[in-house]
Amino acid sequence: STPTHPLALLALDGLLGDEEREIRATVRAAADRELRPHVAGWFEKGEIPARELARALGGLGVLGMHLEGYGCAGTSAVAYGLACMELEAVDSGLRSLVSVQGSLAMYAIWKHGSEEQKQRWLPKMAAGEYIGCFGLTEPDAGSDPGAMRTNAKRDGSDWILNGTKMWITNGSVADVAVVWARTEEGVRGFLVPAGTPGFSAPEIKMKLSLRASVTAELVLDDVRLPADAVLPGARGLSGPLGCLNEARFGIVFGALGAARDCLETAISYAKDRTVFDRSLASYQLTQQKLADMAVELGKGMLLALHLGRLKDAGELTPEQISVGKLNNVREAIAIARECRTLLGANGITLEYPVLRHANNLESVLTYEGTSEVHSLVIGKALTGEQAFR
Ligand code: TGC
Ligand code: FAD
Repeated sequence: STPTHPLALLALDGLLGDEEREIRATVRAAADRELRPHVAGWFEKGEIPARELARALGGLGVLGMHLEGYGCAGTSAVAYGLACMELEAVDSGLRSLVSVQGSLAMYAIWKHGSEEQKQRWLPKMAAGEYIGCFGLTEPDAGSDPGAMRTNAKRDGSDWILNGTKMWITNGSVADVAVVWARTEEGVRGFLVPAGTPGFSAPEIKMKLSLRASVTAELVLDDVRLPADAVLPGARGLSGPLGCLNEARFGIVFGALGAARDCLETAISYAKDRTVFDRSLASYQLTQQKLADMAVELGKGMLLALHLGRLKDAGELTPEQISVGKLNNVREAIAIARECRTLLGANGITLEYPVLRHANNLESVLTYEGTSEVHSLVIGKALTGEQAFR
């Protein structure tokens, strides 16, 4: 009989609106045409043409697409999630570029910036002419950003920033860095343009994961900024943590894109591959693996869509996002690894996407809150007791 696509098993497309389906189809077609043919090469080299990519993604309309105004499309959260899914079906690194640009750097300015800051940065960031990054993590403060050492002190009306940020996506290619720093008034966000004296962003090399993504350190050595470099609307850790909600939401959908790509590859491989005189797909052990993965993919998709509808209704809570990020990344990495087994030795090469996705998902499991952090957020919601410290 005719095979059913894993995501068609539950007929979930019926839960999408026409515009959401159209946006998904547009992003999928562009990603398959312009990104997929190159991505294994970028991953192998550990280099991406970041500027060209940002312009292409800006042209596609996905940078800050769920924001209103300033050249942004103002789509539904679900449409944004579906775009993340299509991009991550190609590579988590490409979705990362879009997450960091739209949901972290642009969102921080959109939510907390002055009108002048928004006018100066957002339209060009939406178009992909300017690239942004978001510096929260430090060498000694990752899961616990409240332990950050980067500080900003007033000098007359200016600010002087000192410190180091670590693992910053888009860092060395960014035109503007959103840098979070400790001040006498609590944690505040600063817009640091590239080229500011005392500011440098050396790239981090030798990564085994997210190789099709730029990751950098941000070094701030007596960086002098004018008074209007501070984001006026954010005070305290809730400023940066609120931005993380946006990017985490995109990952809830995005991770399923990587899983879907692995499962499609594994099904097609299993049907073509002959072992012991029969197709690999015809064995019960194989079908058990495929069925379990399709069930998890479908459940993850239902969860993502439910959270997306809550977000569009303005009702989504951080705890709910933690449920989605924890489950969907955990299942995506399990699917990627299981698909790798079905491909045998071929599964370890860049000829197929499965180990590339599995390796990328190691980063996705860690960034935007590790799986342990999200378990603790859920544990706190369930018990009323925080177990972080
Ligand atoms: P805690 O005392 O709980 O909270 C401090 C203040 O923040 C508020 N808050 C939130 N606000 C909005 N959204 C959230 N999700 C929030 N979580 C907490 C909270 O209400 C409080 O506000 P106020 O007004 O009372 O001061 O903070 P804590 O220090 O105990 O830490 C809690 C914890 C561990 C959950 C948090 O720090 C955390 O999420 N840690 C993980 C850090 C993280 O995810 N870093 C990601 C860096 S960016 C990145 O990885 C980009 S990857 C690239 C890509 O996306 O592709
Ligand atoms: P740690 O916080 O040191 O954690 C180490 C281990 O301890 C983890 O398993 C963790 O879950 C566990 N742990 C921590 N606290 C507890 C606890 N209370 N109880 C039990 N276990 C605990 N950051 C940015 O700011 N901007 C970016 O653009 C960005 N991009 C990234 C890109 C990549 C490729 C990667 C890998 C990371 C990126 N990050 C970025 C950093 C990322 O957010 C951090 O790596 C993450 O928050 C975890 O911090 P850490 O690596 O310092 O690990």
